Amino acid sequence: MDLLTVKVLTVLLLSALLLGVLYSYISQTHRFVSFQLQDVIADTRSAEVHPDSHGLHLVAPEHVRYKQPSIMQGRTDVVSVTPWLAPIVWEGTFNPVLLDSIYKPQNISIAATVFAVGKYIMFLKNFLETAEQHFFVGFKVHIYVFTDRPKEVPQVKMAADRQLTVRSVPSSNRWQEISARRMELIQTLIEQTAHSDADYIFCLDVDSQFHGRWGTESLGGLVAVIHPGYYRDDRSRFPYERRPQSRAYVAPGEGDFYYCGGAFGGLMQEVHLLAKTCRFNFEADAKENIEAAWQEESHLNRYMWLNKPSKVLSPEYLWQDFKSRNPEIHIIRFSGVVKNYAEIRPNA
Ligand code: UD2
Repeated sequence: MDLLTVKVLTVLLLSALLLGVLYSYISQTHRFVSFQLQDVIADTRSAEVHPDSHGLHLVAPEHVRYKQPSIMQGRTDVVSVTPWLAPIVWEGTFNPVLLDSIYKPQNISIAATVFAVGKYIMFLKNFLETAEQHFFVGFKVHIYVFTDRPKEVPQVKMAADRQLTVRSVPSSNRWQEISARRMELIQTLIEQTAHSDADYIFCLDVDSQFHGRWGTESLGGLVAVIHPGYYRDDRSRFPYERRPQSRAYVAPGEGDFYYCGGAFGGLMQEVHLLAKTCRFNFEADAKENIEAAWQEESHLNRYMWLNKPSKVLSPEYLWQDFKSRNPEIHIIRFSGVVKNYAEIRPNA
């Protein structure tokens, strides 16, 4: 090999080496850029396809069309927020289409408890039939009926995603005990089954019927319903338990609203805590021979005074059939039927 050939070969080898280094650098850079780009695309896609708010905010699907919300116009005849900034749900304060479209993809399920002990079984058919028409229609619903007369539970046709379970409970010759023991049975139900069976639970009086939508607008952590009998009154007239010896005691000048014992609910763990606390306090009172003025309703009111509900339902959500409708009540969704206490209760 002469000197010229050696020089040419050296130049060629050096050039090849340089090209190799250059190629490797460019391809590394390109890979890095495209990796970042793919990541962004993947991120965006997963954010769109699998929205997960971890429960901290509501996720709406794209392209749901609904009336433009306004902060200038709305209900002015009623208050729709509490002083602790929980919504108070009235007709005209929410959009059912929007709310259903938010909750539907979450595949939520709702449990409901209803007690039909003794002659109160007579109210169950109407309760179940009207629930089928108005209570969380289109969602998964599991109704738990507690009764001492399981054979008399009526057959009511239910939609495919709805089911009914009957649980036997002992009867009692005191209506006060039947009403108050509900807290214990709700606590046990949640511990045994319902906590894994549903996301939310509502506990409702059986001597009632649905007339209008009760749906996703009612969902919340801890949900209370304003009693239809006292919502226009001064708090001094609320029938809270007024004896300081009772664990349901609410002092004069205290208390926000008067809530119903006939309807309350929320997330499973919240209702569990409420039921457990009210049961404990009711039983501790009983050991000291004291029964609160309105049994578990009094304990519930004390509980809600300290543990502020995260959503409050207006009296649309539990009216009373014997009362004429007040102008601010644009719709009655659920109401207590007229009943003859002397005829249906085991004791006066
Ligand atoms: C109020 C409350 C109720 C409860 C009670 C105080 C409303 C509308 N109602 O209603 O929830 O707090 O005061 O104890 O807020 N039950 C039976 N068999 C009986 C008696 C009662 O199954 O023999 C069940 C049944 O589910 C009934 C519920 O207990 O709906 C409440 O009893 P109530 O309706 O007689 O109580 P009431 O009208 O005083």
